[in-house]
Amino acid sequence: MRTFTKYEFHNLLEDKLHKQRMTTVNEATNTDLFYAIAAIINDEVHQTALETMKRHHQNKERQVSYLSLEFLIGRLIESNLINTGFKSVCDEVLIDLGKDPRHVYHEEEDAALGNGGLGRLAACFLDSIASLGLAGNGFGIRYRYGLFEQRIVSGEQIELPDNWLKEPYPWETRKFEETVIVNFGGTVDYTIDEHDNMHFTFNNQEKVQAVPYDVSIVGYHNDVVNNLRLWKAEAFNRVDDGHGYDNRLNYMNNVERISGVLYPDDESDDGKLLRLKQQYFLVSATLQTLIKRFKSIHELPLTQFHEKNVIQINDTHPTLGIPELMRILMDEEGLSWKEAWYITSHTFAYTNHTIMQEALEKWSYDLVKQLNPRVLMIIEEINRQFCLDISEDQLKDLSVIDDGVVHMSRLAIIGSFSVNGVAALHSDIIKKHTFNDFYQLDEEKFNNKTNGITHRRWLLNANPGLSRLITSKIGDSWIAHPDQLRQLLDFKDDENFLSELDAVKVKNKQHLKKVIFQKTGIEVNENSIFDVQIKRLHEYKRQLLNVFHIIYLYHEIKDNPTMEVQPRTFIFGAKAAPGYKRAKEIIRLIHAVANVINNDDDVADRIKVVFLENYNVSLAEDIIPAAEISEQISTASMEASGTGNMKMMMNGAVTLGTMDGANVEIDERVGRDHIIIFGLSSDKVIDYQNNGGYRAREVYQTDERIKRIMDELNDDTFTNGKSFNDLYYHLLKDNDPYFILRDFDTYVDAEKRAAALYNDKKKWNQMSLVNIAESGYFSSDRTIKDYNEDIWKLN
Ligand code: 26V
Repeated sequence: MRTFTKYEFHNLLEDKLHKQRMTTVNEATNTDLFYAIAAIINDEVHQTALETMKRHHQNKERQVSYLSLEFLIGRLIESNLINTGFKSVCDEVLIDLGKDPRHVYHEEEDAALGNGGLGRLAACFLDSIASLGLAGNGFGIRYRYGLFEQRIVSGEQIELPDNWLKEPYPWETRKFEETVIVNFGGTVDYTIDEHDNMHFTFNNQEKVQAVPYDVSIVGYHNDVVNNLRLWKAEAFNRVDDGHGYDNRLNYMNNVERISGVLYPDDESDDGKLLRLKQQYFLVSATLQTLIKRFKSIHELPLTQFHEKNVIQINDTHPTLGIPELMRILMDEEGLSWKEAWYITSHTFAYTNHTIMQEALEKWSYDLVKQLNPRVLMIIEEINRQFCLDISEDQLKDLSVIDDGVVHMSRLAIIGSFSVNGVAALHSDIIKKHTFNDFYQLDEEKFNNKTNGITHRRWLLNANPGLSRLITSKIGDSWIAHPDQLRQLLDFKDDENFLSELDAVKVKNKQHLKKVIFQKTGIEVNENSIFDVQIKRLHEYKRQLLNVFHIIYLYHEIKDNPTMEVQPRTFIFGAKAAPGYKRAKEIIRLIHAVANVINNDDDVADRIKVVFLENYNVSLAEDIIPAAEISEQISTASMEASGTGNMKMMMNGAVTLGTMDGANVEIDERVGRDHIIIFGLSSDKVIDYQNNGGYRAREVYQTDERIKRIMDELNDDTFTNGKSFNDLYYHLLKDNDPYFILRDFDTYVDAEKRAAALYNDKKKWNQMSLVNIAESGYFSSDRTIKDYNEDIWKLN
């Protein structure tokens, strides 16, 4: 990649503004500047992308393909500027033009092609794969509409379509000439020839064009550019399809809907043919492409496909890739079942991201048949052969097809050579409980890969103040080697450094205070603790427990209006899946409680409750650098890993959490003096679940704090008329399945400890420092190295 002086960059900008935006530097709007900068970046990046590809082809490199239904990319302009090395010169040129670079960069729409952790992880992984110089590419879907936009109207969530493509997306390149065809539905017949080979004929299949859109993924300062290929579904427009105009329009609509919208992670998948079609669309288009590429790059027989390719599937969503690769190898390439199975089961590796039963994908047999009858035949045969080797009484728990249901995780495990969880505890639970039967059949297959986040986006870019401070003390090699952040431990008793650290946090809080005011009109106290819970709204993540504590604090103040409390600002960001009623009730409750507390003069500015609407990657980049307490309070065993916990830790927040997911490993690294832990252990939770040992009603009756809070959900303390009695009855009747009442007491205690620690500023800053210093382990560079060493084995 070239480097530019200010003068050169300015000239380039001028040139792009003329030729591509028909404007001048003086008249350019922020939008014009954004597109012109993107064009400059693209000129460099596309050139490097070509060179990277050529190099990989010439070296006949083994490569990984990361298949995911979600890539939560956010804005790319800043990471592209950072990774190309153009960021500071670009900033300077914009400042000289009298522009605020942030405003220019914020012209870019977030690409929100994902729901939450799983999708953001995929995006962080691409950044690390490229930055480590590995040959790896992503494959996903170019949804016309990404994750819905959240608006709060009268304290309730309303969803709007996320129209992110209303203006051209500058980072994508349409590659129509690399279109492939995906076949859906229809019926299948076969004949058997004299050598006992089967030949298939298909009738009435729906043919769909998969058109690739390529997005370059830039490595950090290493002249490597990888690719994210996003598929768009397009209809054929032909006169020979035997249909009338209405039918043809109908077909076109149906086809384009396949890449129409990202599914929110709500209710069960039952009956959602379209979601299943998206999955098949992604894997079929991708595998056809990988086979074509293999043939054009290598002079090897297809029986060596798995030596040059590994496919990592992000949860079970791309599991149909397993039967689809079988289909291509047998039906189209003429390989035997045995050959095809060997290749397939040595190509796929599966990552599990949840043990929540309702999120483990199960599709009805009939639906899969409707999707593609040949694919179903292959699944049945995979299962038949697998079941030959297992005992009768294991069938119920191991059979891919059981009771008219296809279990995708079982298919994924059987068809993969590696199965991993995303944090140590999660991987243990998978082995011990969720997939124990499979673990016993093949222990070697199971492994752990603790998640990570790209420190380039979440520290270097999101928190320039902290990054500068770090570099001023330990030099900048932490950027390439984030584990070197541990050198900061030398400054643990350096009062100067601690106060500089504090000053950075204050500045970031002031920025967030402004953002909060602009978005909500709420004036927060910048000297209060910023206590943050930002993540999808799910019962198991227990935003409700957080609210219970806030109400409890409010009661304390109401009962003793003069009591001294450590001022607190509780900040929430959360989207609820549109069909998830109880999650939406919790959002309504947060607003109702905020409304009462924020407007009560007795409270003054001691506690404030803020809900920031439309939480997304860009908003996260404003909130995380200002966070002081990181709320990670899921019911133990239920959060596979969490990655927000890592992002906040890396920015100096102290985790207040349960021993769940990656919190366990954060605790292990920072030590108990630098984290605030509370609540049931995962073993205890699982034990309760298996033996029904806990009575929510008893806690309600014996703990007066809880009774008072609950009763107020049931009356009109927080709203006029529309109470929260659904939540009230749910907790009692369904026996509090997420152990909110059970963990309340230790949670209140943990919050008290946090406030006391914060009071001792020096101690708090030391805690903050230790968290930053120990966060290097949670860089996705480490995670990707682990994947590569144990699973991918690329050069
Ligand atoms: C399920 C469904 C089902 C219906 C349609 C759409 C959809 C989308 C996603 C899911 C499952 C999501 C599982 C998930 O997001 N797991 C999260 O993965 C993170 C990255 O590993 C991890 O940090 C979180 O703890 C885990 O909850």
